[in-house]
Amino acid sequence: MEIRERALLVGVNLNGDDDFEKSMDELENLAEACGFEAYGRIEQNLRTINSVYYIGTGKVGEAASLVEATEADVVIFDNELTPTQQRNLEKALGCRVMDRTQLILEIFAQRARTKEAKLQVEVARLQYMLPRLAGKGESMDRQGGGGIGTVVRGGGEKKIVLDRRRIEQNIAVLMKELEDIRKDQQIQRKRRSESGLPRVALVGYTNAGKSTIMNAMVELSQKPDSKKVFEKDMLFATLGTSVRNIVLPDNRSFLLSDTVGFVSKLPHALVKAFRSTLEEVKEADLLLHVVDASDPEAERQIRVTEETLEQIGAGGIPVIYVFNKADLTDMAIPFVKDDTIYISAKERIGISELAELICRNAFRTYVDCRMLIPYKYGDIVAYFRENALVKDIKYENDGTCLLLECSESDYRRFRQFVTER
Ligand SMILES: Nc1nc2c(ncn2[C@@H]2O[C@H](COP(=O)(O)OP(=O)(O)OP(=O)(O)O)[C@@H](O)[C@H]2O)c(=O)[nH]1
Ligand SMILES: [Mg+2]
Repeated sequence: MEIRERALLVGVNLNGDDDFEKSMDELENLAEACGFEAYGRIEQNLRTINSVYYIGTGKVGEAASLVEATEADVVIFDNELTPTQQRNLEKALGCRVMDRTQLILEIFAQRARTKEAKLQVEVARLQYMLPRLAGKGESMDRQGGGGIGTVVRGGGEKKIVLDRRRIEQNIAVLMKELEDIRKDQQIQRKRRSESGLPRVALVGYTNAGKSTIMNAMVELSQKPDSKKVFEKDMLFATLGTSVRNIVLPDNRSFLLSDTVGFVSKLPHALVKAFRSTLEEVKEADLLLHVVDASDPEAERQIRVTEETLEQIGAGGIPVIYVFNKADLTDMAIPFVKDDTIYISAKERIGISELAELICRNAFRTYVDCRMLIPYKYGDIVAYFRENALVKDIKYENDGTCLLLECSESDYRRFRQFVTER
């Protein structure tokens, strides 16, 4: 049997925050996702935090006895700790102490598979460390009792400057590597945008079912070579971006991308480091905001996702709300109303309805027209059969007459053949 490290969770409820318990539940999920066994919690209501230990001194004593009695390996705080607090706590509790940000960084580090994801996580970790390095130095000096202006402090500072320079150099090297990977991706993205196909991106809270929807769409697609993506019941199963060309039975097609999920209090350094992964989202014509309809926290998760979308500059893109996992609710599915749909990706219920809704929203720039294509351009007719919705086809004296719905760009490209719009 696998032996997991045991984690005690600590949370401080500042000023009676309504979301406090939920945040603690989520911390537990994150701890489990990181491989810890979360077996207990300590909570405290406070008006102001204790600058030395974050929690009150009495609570520190309580936590220390609990750590000892239960043999905890690590204590995880829901709130962000300063380096000083973290170190003071480690001393007082006699075990490793981490905060929510470090926990999320750790999960990302464990999950990163591709070169890009690994580089991004490493950059995020280093960037997270940088400002904390200075804090560490300061507090160490204070703890050492050296006082301002002593030789000890001078020596400490020199070391910090060196450490800091080394980390900055490291970041620069990693960024350069990332830059090269990104250049390739930019070329791919440019090619995709030139394809003129609508670009649709799956976004949403982690574990909402984005990858499962992607796979259901791939199944529906007429492109047999499309590979499936990884889906699993764990937080942050997806860390990179995958794009698939989905071709619907009526030949209309769009590009669908699956990407990393969001979580509340997603560390800023991570959002920054994953910016290029999220580029695909920023450039989308339409977002599918996937929500776990069975989660009592759905509303809060929607809020967090919307805030994160704002943060990455994807706030203005049209959205379809996809309430997934509706099989776990008592909703009759599929259910569609305006730009909202209830489905079950796992049970494959509502997938074609979702595709229909996507078409209605993503193909707004599509043009209904009639074209007369001379027989010598048979390849253009073949092209439209593949790449447009051909509603009617007649063979007349001077060519093939097509009644079709095609993309704006194809419309312009073949404008010379248009007889009616
Ligand atoms: N009951 C039920 N479970 C679902 C449904 N859709 C997905 N799941 C399950 O939810 C879990 C997470 O699914 P994923 O598709 O990996 O979720 P995701 O949004 O891609 O998650 P991240 O990549 O971690 O952000 C898996 O165990 C799925 O089988 C659904 O419609 N109903
Ligand atoms: Mg996923």
